Amino acid sequence: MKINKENIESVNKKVAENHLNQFDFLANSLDQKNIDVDKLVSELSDFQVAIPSWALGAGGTRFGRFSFYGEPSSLEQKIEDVGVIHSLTQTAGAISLHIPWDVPEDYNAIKELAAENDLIFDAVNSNTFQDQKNAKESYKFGSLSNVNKPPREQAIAHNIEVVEIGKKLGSKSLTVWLADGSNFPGQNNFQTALKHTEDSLKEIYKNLPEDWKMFIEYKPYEPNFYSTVIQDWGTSFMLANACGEKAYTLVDLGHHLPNTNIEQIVSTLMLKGKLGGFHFNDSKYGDDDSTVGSVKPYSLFLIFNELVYGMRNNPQNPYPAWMIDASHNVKDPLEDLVQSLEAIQEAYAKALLVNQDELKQAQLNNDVVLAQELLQDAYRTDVRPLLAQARLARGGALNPIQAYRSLDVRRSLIEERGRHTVASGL
Ligand SMILES: [Mn+2]
Repeated sequence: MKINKENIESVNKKVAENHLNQFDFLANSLDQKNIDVDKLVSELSDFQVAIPSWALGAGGTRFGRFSFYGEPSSLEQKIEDVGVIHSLTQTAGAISLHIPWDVPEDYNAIKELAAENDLIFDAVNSNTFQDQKNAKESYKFGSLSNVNKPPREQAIAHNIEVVEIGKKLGSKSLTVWLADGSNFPGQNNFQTALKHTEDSLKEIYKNLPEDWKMFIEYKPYEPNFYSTVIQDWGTSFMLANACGEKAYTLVDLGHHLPNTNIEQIVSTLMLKGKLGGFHFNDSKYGDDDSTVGSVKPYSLFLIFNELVYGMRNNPQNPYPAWMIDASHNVKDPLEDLVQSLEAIQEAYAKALLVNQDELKQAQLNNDVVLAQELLQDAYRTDVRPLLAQARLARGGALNPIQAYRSLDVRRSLIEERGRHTVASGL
């Protein structure tokens, strides 16, 4: 399944006039505020978000999983699915592989297929949260933090192997997320678990190529319900510092306790030059992995405001690696990802509209009201015509969901793959 330019152009024709009117109206009003609209559109066009290879099928919970028809059952099909999303949105120009679920058999063929779909390989993700077939050691009681050396060594070796696979694909970063922790008080010695984790991460770090980065993800709870070894940004930051300058913290929006001030975490990490990776999703209660921007869009905007500030003012922080990390339990995963990409771009565009100079002045004058007005004025602007214009400039769809539906993409995928396919790895 591949969407060509002609398909997209024919769908765009139907909404082109409406788009033009809306874009002209917005461009004029932004112009009056001395905002460079062309620059905004090109900044939006350049913003690319990776899609993880495990996001193309239906997700599930421990209570059950309801599969979606026409799911990809091979790495090739997953790449094609990301290609579909990218051709419509022009925002998803990268795929992030999960090892061992997506180990390529023919590296050259996979690289070629990705290039055909205009995709690059983003961070590679290791997996020590489940036991693999024929594995000698079990991770039931932890991987990098395990009290016993053999499972720790196996987990270290796995991460090094993931880097080797990534090297062959042109990836430049490794993401480590640990499920390690304990379910009951007394089960683990906190200090021993943390020490083992630090030593294991340092071993992996030693094997990281010169031009690579290591991202250390944190999460407060789940799958363990009493303690998690890398539970918060502070622990991740400490471990990244212990490893060295190529190690960074990765912020996943869903990996915080309710009401955590994530924008402040982002700001602190960027000031210290340690925000390496970023996973987008949204949640109501915990790590629900809902569509980005579906529950707390204003929080997302405030987070983006700090990201934009950091990207402009913190040269010590590298350009972050963006990825969507959500679970699509009841929606068509491709439509859900398109909605997430739209929400990300929307929050980014609104953050770009914030007049940072005026905000700084308001802060210097302790003008709290004006500071809030400046943020909310940007947030209340309907930026969707800017997003559509950015997509159009790169040959994407003016309205990606509408295009996906009128091109009957899911039906084609079902015809091609059959109804009862299951995405590998899930
Ligand atoms: Mn994540």
